[in-house]
Amino acid sequence: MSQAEVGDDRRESGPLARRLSALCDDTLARLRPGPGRDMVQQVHAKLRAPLTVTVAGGVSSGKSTLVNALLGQRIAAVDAGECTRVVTEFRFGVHERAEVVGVDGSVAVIALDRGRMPDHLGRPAEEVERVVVHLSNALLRDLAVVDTPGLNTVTESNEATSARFLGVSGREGEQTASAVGRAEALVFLLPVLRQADADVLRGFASLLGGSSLSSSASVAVLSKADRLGRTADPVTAAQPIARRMATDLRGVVSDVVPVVGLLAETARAAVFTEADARALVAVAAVTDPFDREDMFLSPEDFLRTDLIDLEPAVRRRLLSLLDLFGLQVAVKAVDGGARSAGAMLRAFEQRSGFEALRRAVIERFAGQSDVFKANAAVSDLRRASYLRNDADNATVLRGLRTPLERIELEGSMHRLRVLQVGNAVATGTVSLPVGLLDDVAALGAGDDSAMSRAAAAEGASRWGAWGTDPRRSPDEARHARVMKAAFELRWQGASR
Ligand SMILES: Nc1nc2c(ncn2[C@@H]2O[C@H](COP(=O)(O)OP(=O)(O)OP(=O)(O)O)[C@@H](O)[C@H]2O)c(=O)[nH]1
Ligand SMILES: [Mg+2]
Repeated sequence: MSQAEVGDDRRESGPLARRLSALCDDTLARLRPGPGRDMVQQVHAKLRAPLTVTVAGGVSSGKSTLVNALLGQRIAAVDAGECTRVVTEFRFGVHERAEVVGVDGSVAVIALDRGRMPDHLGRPAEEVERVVVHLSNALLRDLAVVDTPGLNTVTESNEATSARFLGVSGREGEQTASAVGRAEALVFLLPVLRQADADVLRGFASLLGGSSLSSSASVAVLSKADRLGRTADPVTAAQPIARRMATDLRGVVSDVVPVVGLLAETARAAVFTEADARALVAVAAVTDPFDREDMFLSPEDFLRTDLIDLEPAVRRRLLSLLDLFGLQVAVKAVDGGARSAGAMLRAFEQRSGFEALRRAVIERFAGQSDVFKANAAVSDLRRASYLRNDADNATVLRGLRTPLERIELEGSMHRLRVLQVGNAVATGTVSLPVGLLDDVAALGAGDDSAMSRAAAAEGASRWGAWGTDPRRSPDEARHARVMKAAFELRWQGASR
């Protein structure tokens, strides 16, 4: 496995990942060189690397801006440039650099330009498979973050067969779909105004099709919440929409979080200066409410108004850092006594909704890293066990199936199997009634330690009844047995 795929960081793995690592070690000792060996080696390396969180969504939905906010560093390329058209992985590395991995397998190392992505990759985007950026960034010790090219939200050429949302056609779409296939956790950006209709669900199903992701490892973000309309607190105003979408997307994502990504990026990425703060104090000197309303009517109005005495370049910079909503947050902060950059940044972070995103992505994903990693490894190893193009290793690879089954049956591993039920639901392979969807979400999230004995018993009988109904398919019955067993384990835990 090449350096580009692993990163330089080696960390202590959790108990489930260690168990699967041992299975990999054991298998590798018996495998001859070949595609099967490469696959198992890749699984082995992935188990020891930090959890990979992939950020995906429509074109220009704010993915790169959100990646920068998460990293607390303006590194991912925003807007134009060939970097927005390739998959970019951010991994921990003391020696900061970008590795351009070609579709031909070659790796070219390029230096970062003062901590920023270079504008050019040294070759056309079509020839680049992905870029791996190594940064000495604390977050990356726990999570690797992957930025992807935007998916076409509507494929116009296909109007006859109804517009397709989250289209994964075209080169960029395929690259994103394959990055999602490799993901161990997913952050998906959705436009704030769209209701999660059948098209969105179908789009998710096709995107998640090749992955082992379950809803527990997926979060939807309503990005650009400030575009919702003129409201003083768009993140709060978007909460009812987020809740409605969370209901529509039950079984597909574990949470729907509204954020103003741009404001979160500016709050966290060390780009905002004291000079910017002084300029905003000058903007806030316009105190008449009607004047303020005129000034913030549109970006053009802010650029043109003679109510303030600021250079056009300064106004453009403020707009690019904050947009109209952020400008208004700043002005209110100044009204409330803020003068320094630090005081304004606190207001930006608070209004951006970043805290909820931090909890949903950084805290929860990092906390569940072991089980998500183990889940991805089990599914990759199972795929390896069915590999057809490696005759030399066929017997050893097939021999993975029994230990994998045994591992999944162990009590400590049962959450893996619940996650697989979650994957079947997320990819649309199985559809469940609402009450049962809630069970999959609750057990998959692992936040059920307080479950009472009675609740566990009810859960087990709910799934028992559903699973033994003669209308169930063999697959449905199998998922039901997994869920019933999971509740029975809870019951035993609670009675002890
Ligand atoms: N008003 C507002 N603008 C935003 C927000 N987030 C991003 N933008 C702007 O939207 C534009 C696109 O943002 P990107 O982060 O490049 O979006 P992307 O999804 O990475 O785009 P592609 O990679 O090209 O598909 C940029 O001009 C951002 O400044 C937001 O929360 N509010
Ligand atoms: Mg981008």
